[in-house]
Amino acid sequence: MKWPLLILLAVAMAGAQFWAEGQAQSQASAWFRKLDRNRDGYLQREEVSRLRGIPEVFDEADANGDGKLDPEEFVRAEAILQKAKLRSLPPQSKAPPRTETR
Ligand SMILES: [Ca+2]
Ligand SMILES: [Ca+2]
Repeated sequence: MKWPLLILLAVAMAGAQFWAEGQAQSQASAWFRKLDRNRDGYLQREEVSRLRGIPEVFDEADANGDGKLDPEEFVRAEAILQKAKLRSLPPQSKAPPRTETR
């Protein structure tokens, strides 16, 4: 039987959020190092320019306003993005209506 895509998506998102709580730090830092091309320990705007969504939240995530993201700010950017994604999803419908006919 096929699960409605929306339910799968919702479950995946909920799971991802729990998972992200614990994993965000280590995963983000690995990604961070990869993105930090000049290895100065910060992500400049150019270094994230190819990432979808990050440039849009760059200023919001740049808490100290120095024009670059440190690892903590990068995690913040991810979180902002995640929230934006969740918000852009259509509101979750409750249990699917039972339309089975017997
Ligand atoms: Ca850098
Ligand atoms: Ca900063």
